Amino acid sequence: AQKKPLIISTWNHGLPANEETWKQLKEGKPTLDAIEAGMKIPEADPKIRSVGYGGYPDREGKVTLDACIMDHNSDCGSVCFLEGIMHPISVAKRVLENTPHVMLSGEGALQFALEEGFKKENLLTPESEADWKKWLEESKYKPVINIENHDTISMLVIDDDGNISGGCTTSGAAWKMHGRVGDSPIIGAGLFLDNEVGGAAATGLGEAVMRTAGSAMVVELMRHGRTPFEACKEVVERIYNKHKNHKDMEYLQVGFIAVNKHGEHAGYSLRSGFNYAVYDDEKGNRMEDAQFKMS
Ligand code: SD4
Repeated sequence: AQKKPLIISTWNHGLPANEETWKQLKEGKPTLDAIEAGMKIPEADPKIRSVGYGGYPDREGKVTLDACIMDHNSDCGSVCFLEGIMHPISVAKRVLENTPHVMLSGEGALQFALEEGFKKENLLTPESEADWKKWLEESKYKPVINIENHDTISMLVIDDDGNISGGCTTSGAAWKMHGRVGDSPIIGAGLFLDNEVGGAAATGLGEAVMRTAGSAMVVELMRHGRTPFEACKEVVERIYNKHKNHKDMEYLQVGFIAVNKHGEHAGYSLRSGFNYAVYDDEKGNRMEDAQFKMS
């Protein structure tokens, strides 16, 4: 029998996020509220340099955030290139709930957030500012693989009703160009689900995930009978094949997590070092190492 609920989320910062989401699900909160609450934890943590407050800025010293959320009816909300708001996941959820649209960007997303009552804050911590100034000395853009074992947080949930939902939030690639948007807020790239099939989410170099419609592809492969593991692996193989002679290959890392309707889950990455947090009734909240193609 399927274990419900089930939560999986990327990297070590998935553990505290899972913890909160689990607690809220057990309290009977709506699934999207539970996802939002869980993802707000890494967003607010200044020690996590790849998400929300304390995230590394772009090359102009601006922290710009991407996030999205999606429910079992395929309703979704997303924000990208958002500045000055601590909880982009919450703004993404409001886009879903309170607008006729899926995605708001930049100034417009900020304006909407302020109208919704969110406060504008400085998200650049002294630590991130110092690192940025150090980066400026050489200004070499070369994303570091598996930054301190955390990157984007993506989460997929199967709730008590067996419905699948998910979310994703990130400050994106450190030292990106101003205005750069990654895969994370793009439905189909950083996150995708189809309640009849399953869900998938990505982490790593967003450009590679966007070039291949990564998460949508994982879900589509599961629709055609692949297990979550087979589907994640096949898309990572495809990304590898498309990038093996590409300028991005030197520092390319991508990873996917996936769940299917039966509650089977998996993670798979191009290079070693990717892990994800899993929470179910049977074994509690723990990290699992993803299998990978190369070291
Ligand atoms: C992105 N997947 O924006 C995200 C996270 C990241 O290097 O930092 N990638 O591409």
